[in-house]
Amino acid sequence: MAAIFDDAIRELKKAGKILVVSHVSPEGDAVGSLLGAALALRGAGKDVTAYLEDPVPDLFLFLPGADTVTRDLGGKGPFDATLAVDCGQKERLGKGFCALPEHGVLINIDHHATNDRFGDINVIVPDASAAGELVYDLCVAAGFTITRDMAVNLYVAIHTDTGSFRYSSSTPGAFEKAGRLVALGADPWEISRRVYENAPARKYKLLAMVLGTLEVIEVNERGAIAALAVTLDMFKKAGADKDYADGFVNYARGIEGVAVGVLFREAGEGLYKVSLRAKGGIDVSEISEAFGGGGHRNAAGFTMPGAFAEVRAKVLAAIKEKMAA
Ligand SMILES: [Mn+2]
Repeated sequence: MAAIFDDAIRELKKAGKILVVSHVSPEGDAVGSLLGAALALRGAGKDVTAYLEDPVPDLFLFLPGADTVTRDLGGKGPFDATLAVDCGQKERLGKGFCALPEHGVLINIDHHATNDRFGDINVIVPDASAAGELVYDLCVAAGFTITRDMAVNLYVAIHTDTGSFRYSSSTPGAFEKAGRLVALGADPWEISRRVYENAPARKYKLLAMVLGTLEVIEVNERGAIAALAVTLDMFKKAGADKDYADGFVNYARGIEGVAVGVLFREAGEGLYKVSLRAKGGIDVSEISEAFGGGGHRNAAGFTMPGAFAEVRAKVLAAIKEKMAA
């Protein structure tokens, strides 16, 4: 196991100034693996900048080190090395990063099977439940001390990306590492309370509106498609931030007999973010890739321009085609 990180570790140890980055619209794995890696490298005496294009969602502001994340790279470089975690495509690291002239050796550590190997060094392990698992492995291989603060971040990364250890990605390795992170000080109930028992009422107001859009479309013997939609107007009416709809697509998938759940989120004038969720029968990452996105077998997403009716028709047709195959 350790050998796959050899090149990455050699470059990180050699580097003085390191940039750690993850994807736009960050979720638990992006933030947790970013901060876990940043804290590890700071602990190893490196000058570390942790960067995200988009803000850390409120839900994850309690993570140790979240207050050190910057959204502005102006004047921060040049860097000797950049470590990208949980990101399948370079563009998903954001415009700010892509405009950076000197990011140094680009190290790409990820678990998306759709990763296009954009780094100078690529460690892509699709079997890993979360990028946080890989950051853990890297820290062990490099001999970095895993502090309680790092353990909290990496536990959150694994916990959220496995759907609280419900998804098929909940491998023995994921449980083992989570167990070791708990032994290192990550407190499961404290973390669950902050992540899952702490929702603003506005989120439920938004959810009520979104559930009102539910459509269940019977396709064939493989099951049905359940579709939900959230508009900018709904966000406004609920007074909700755009990340409040994260996870709503799971309500669509959670319905009996549904093979694919889909959420259309209006992201701007004539622009939709489409999230797909499956139960194992249909590989939604293939649908997502065909539309220029990425993801995993059971969870994928992409952005599509167009009017709602047009976007909806195209996406439903693609899902039906995949279900007919
Ligand atoms: Mn991930």
